[in-house]
Amino acid sequence: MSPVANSAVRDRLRIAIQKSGRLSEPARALLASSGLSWRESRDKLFCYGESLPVDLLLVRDDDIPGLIAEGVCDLGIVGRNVLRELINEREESGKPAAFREWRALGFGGCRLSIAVPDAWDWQSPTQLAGKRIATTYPNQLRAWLRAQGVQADIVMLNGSVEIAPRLGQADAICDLVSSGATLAANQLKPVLDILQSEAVLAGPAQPFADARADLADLLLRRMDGVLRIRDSKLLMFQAPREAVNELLQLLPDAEPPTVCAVDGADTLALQALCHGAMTWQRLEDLKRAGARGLMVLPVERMLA
Ligand code: PRT
Ligand code: ZN
Repeated sequence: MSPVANSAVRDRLRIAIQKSGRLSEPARALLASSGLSWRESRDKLFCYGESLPVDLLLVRDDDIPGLIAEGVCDLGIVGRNVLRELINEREESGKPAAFREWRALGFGGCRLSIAVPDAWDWQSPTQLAGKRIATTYPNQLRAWLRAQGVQADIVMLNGSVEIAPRLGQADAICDLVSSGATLAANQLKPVLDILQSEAVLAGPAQPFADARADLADLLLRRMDGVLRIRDSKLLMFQAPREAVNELLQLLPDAEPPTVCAVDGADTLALQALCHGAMTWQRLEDLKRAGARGLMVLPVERMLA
């Protein structure tokens, strides 16, 4: 596709997501909950948007920031670890920022961590001086080492970073960690996190100047609604008026409740949107404090 075609005024929005991998299903689910639907194409690389003029491009996650920079797609869902790496790479080579993080999406959580062999007595980053550190994230590692004032050799690998110390290719590693099981299986331990990562919505550094601006706004508003209520529940109950203050203290994660009087004025009916997990334990605590007829309802949609 020529740059002219890409920079031409467009009235459809194109979102790139991972074709297959950890982020593909949750990314699709988030977009579908935001009201998007698509016609699947035969090559399964491009899905034409049906409910809104928003099309999907299915690609490798590492390609997403570059596709935004080239204008091939408008937005993308990608790990912050990937986006940061390419932002740092552009910074290092003096190129202007072409993309940025628009929203954190709350799934795909992991850390980019320094890990060292179990046998190391870890005290501080200065122990990395003169050591070889294997990673697929050289730009973030370089920036972090520089900020620490530590000089170390970066060994760039494209995969299987965790076995590098055992193979004698490196002394330590800098890699993604979620449960830590992979590190443990390779006799390594995480000692420092250099980035807290999760899936993010990435978009161009500059706002859109055509019909895509309204489409992107609409999508963001809907996504924000979905993200806000993801773990939220509507809690309904009745309680004697004198118990209400104590009950509300048990609900620090609740929005200000709607309250109305029943039974004259001695009993109140309350409903509140709660953002934390509504466990049995919490319901039992509320009941002990005077709540009756407790009901927890799922929240499907919300528009602020
Ligand atoms: O084919 P494509 O290039 O699109 O996919 P990919 O293989 O590069 O990516 P994929 O699907 O593995 O990961 C996509 C994104 O998921 C990453 O960029 C991160 O943002 C996020 N993510 C979340 C993770 C993990 N958790 C994770 N645990 N990415 C990788 N891992 C690795 C980790 O490094 C370890 O090797 O999974 C392994 C298991 O981790 P532990 O700590 O649970 O043992
Ligand atoms: Zn990848």
